[in-house]
Amino acid sequence: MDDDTPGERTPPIGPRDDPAMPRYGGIATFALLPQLHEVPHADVAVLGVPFDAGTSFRPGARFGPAHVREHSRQLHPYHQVLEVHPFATQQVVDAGDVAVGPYDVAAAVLAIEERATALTTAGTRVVAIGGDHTIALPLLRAAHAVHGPLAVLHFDAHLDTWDVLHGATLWHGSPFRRAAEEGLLDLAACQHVGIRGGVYGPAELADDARLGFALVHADEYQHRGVPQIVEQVRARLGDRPVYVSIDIDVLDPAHAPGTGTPEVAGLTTRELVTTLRGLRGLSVVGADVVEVAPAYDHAGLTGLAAAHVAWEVITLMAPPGSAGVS
Ligand SMILES: [Mn+2]
Repeated sequence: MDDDTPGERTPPIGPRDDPAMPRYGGIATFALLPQLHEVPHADVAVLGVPFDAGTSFRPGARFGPAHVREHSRQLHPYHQVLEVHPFATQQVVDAGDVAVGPYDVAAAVLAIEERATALTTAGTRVVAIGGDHTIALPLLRAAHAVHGPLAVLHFDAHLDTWDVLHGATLWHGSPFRRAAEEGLLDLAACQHVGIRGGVYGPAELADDARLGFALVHADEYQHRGVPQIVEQVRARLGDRPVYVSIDIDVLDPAHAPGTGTPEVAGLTTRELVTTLRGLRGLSVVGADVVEVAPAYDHAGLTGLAAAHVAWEVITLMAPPGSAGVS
């Protein structure tokens, strides 16, 4: 654990600030932030997880981290709606990628857990960039090791609480079932948002509810709207430690075509972003943005959306009272 008192901390090192180098030049760390080894302590680390061996349909999310970094070059240091400087009020870094191979899923899950746990136990919150949704399980283990049972806010077209597929228990449709079985989740406080696809029958929805998830269907954005959904989600999560898991397929394929299991009639990017902004003040202790598969992307739509929602989550992590810091 970090034992610096807040008053003794050096000011955070912000994004690259070279007046001679344009944003599109140079190496793309996330949001042009410093790397982990360049700072004495990181409050938040963006961690790439180039792994997609748990994918059930279109592969390619292993290339997600590099794609999201490349589309994060235009992220700026001030959030003008929440009035927060996310990179000045906490030390945010790019921690690079987990060294993870493509063949052995169990070994990969262990490698992700070990790398993420090294960060969380050092007092660093992880914002992971996937990779397919399998990676949420080891990331939840790493967050749970420090924070205890987690209220999971899960944005996705799909439930991801399924059991076995093709004989495998670890795949991108099962991370939240495994997490519930392991006691990582606060079963009174988990919430899906944006669900609409992939269900064979009502029994799957009943099974999902039994695991502890409340559910907002994507359709509810049409007739209820963002403010009412935000109110419901905030009431559900309360003041518990919140883990935000964002499968980019929660967005409509018009907004995020570059993903492995697209489903029509999803959220707009604006609906997702404004929902996230409504969560300011919650205790967000970890997050992932997953399922960006660049080969199916067009004009960087999916990469831009993923980079931006990661930035929104990092802004939610900024300490309270940080508005107005210059
Ligand atoms: Mn998913």
